[in-house]
Amino acid sequence: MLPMVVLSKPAMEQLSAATTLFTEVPLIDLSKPDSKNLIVKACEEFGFFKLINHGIPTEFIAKLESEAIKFFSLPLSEKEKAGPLDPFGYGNKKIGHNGDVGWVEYILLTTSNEANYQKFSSIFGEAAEKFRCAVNDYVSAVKKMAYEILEMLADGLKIQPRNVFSKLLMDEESDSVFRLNHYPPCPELHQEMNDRNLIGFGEHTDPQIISVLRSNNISGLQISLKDGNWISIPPDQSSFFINVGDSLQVMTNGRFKSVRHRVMANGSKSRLSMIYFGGPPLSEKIAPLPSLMKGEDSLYKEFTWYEYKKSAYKLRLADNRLGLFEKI
Ligand code: GA4
Repeated sequence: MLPMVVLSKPAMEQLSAATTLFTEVPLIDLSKPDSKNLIVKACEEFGFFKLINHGIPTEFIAKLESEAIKFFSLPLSEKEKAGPLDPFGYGNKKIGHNGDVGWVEYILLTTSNEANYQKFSSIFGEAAEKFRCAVNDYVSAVKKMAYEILEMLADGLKIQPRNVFSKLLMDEESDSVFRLNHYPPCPELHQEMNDRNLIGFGEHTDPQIISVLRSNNISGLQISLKDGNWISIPPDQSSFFINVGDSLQVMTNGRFKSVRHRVMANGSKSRLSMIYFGGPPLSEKIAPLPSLMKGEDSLYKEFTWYEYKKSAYKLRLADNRLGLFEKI
C-alpha cells in the first residue's frame, strides 16, 4: 500500500457529483454485422463506447493483471527503481510535469517492442521477463483490435482507404503508449464514509487517436456528457472501453468528440486499469480528412503530432489542449 500523503486541497474538494442516470453508454458487439454504423454513432454522440465479443484472449488479460498486481504490491522502494519517468517507467501520484496529482501509481511504456525490451531489462531487471512478455502479448492483441475498430470507423464513415486511420497506428514510427494504472484504496475516504470525492486521475481528454481501456471490476471511471454532466461507468472486467482522442476529433473535423473522463479513488478497493493509447508518428500532420470535409472549412489550424504533444506537456491535465489549435 502507498504511504499516506495529504493530497493538495483541490484534489479533495467536492466535485460535481456524477450520476448513474438513465443514460446508457453505447454497447458495441464486435461480432454483429451492423456494428460499424453503431460505432460511428457512438463516436459522434459520446466519443466513448463499451465493447463486447472483442476476441482478446482471456489468458492475456489475466496474465497481465496478475503480473501488474505483483509489481504494484512490491515495496515502494523497489517500485521506485523503475522510475523516475523519463518519460517512461514508474510514476506515483504526480501526473505530467505541471503540478497535477492523483491517488494513483502507474507504469508508462512505449509500445515499440524493442524499446520496451530495453526499458524492461534496465528498470525491472531480468526477473521481470514474465511481466514483459505479458505486456507484449496483451498489447499486440489490443493493437490489432484497435486497427479493426479504426477500419470499421472508416467503413462506417464511407471513406477510403479503409486504413486511413489504422495505418497511423500500424506505422513503425507510431507514437503509441501503454499505461498500467493502480488506484490503491484510500483509507481516509473509507473513514469518511465516502462523502467526499478523491480524484484518482483528474479530468482530461486523451491527446491520441484512440484509447482502449480495460479495468478490473472496481468502479471509478466517469465520463462527461455533451451537456457537461458526469456519469459513472459501471466496471466490467470482461469488456473493453474505447475513447475517441483529440487527434481523431481533428481528423473528423469535430464530427467525433474526444471524451472528457476522470477516475475517482475508492475507499476500500484497488482499481487496476490497462490502457493502450494509439497515436500517430511524431511527424504526422493532424488535419481533417478531405473526404470528410464536404466543402466545410477546417475547424483547426494545421499541426503535427509532435507540435500537439509538445504543447500538451506544457499544460495542466484538465486544460482544453485543442483550444490552442482551433481556428477562431
Ligand atoms: C493523458 C493520456 C495518457 O495517459 C498520457 C497522459 C500524459 C502523462 O501522464 O504523462 C499527460 C496527459 C495524458 C495529457 C496532458 C499531459 C500529458 C499528462 C499531462 C498533464 C500518457 C498522454 O499521452 O496524455
